Amino acid sequence: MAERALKTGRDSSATTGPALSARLVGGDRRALARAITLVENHDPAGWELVREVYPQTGRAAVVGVTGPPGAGKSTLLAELTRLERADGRSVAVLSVDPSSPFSNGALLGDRIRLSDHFLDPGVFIRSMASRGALGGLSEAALQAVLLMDASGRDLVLIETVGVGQAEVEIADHADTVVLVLVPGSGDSIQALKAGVMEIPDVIVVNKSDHPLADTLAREIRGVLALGRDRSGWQVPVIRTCATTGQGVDELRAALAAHREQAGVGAALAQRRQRHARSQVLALAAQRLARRLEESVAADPSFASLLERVASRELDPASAAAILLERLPVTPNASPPRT
Ligand SMILES: Nc1nc2c(ncn2[C@@H]2O[C@H](COP(=O)(O)OP(=O)(O)O)[C@@H](O)[C@H]2O)c(=O)[nH]1
Ligand SMILES: [Mg+2]
Repeated sequence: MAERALKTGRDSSATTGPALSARLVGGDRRALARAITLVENHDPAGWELVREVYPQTGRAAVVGVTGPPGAGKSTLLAELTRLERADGRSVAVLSVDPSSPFSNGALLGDRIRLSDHFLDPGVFIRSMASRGALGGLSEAALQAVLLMDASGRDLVLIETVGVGQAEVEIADHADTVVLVLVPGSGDSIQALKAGVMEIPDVIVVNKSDHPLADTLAREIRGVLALGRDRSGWQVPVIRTCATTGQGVDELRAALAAHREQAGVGAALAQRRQRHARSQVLALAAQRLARRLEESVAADPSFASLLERVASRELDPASAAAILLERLPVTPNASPPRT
């Protein structure tokens, strides 16, 4: 109901505008849910809202958790959330699952496991499909994290699936990046070794009840030993058993230690610069791509351009150059004014 009202009455101040942003910043969970729906729908009101609350962001500890499907990320997050709540800290969890763009089937699984926390007002849980965005972290997810931060959550946990490109993307946005591996996740080790993915800040060997957990931990340490120095931060390899909660305290301590280390002086300034750069560039690139697609869809001559390429009259690069020349400089779908 409320979500419907949003779409139809986007100008009413009850659902958007100052009223919504005030409630959001005040920590109202429903306001946060609405706000995320706005950015998810690419509603200009969502951009407006992010613009308004942006000065209130930067306070939450943002932790990105990634790893292959089934590694136990959600289970780990549920346990982490439980411990944080026991300490009176508020938590938001954003689960980004690129594998279920339409049905949200995988989302249900996460919800079941995180369901213990559903009635707790100190916990906000949201799943989001990445909807074909470049990499694992969509534009909407990026905005959702900002909204969660603005709503006063102490800790924002982002779960993404996969190993490779997606990691690089959360690494660009989280303060601390955790890679969760399990015995048998050979591809992930390969990705680390090959430098396909950046070395995360913390590595977890989950399902450490598995007989091969030791071997995996050793292998990881081997890869880390080859890596370059990360401004004095020693990447910890933590063994956990998410289902029993074993080792999760240690993970928490590692997150706190990393935050302390990364949160001071030049390291922090550098990280923020890097985040700003990658976020602005990613948003600009995504908007350009969208604008290009829109202009192509509205342009009947695009088909004839393609025909010329297909018939070998024009090469693809020249066709692309022609397309870009035609691209309107001012976007028709207006993102926030600045
Ligand atoms: N034996 C064992 N099973 C685990 C552990 N952690 C998670 N699991 C199970 O592994 C499955 C996948 O967990 P889930 O948290 O959904 O993984 P995700 O896909 O990474 O989010 C579930 O059945 C969990 O109960 C663990 O430490 N040991
Ligand atoms: Mg999960």
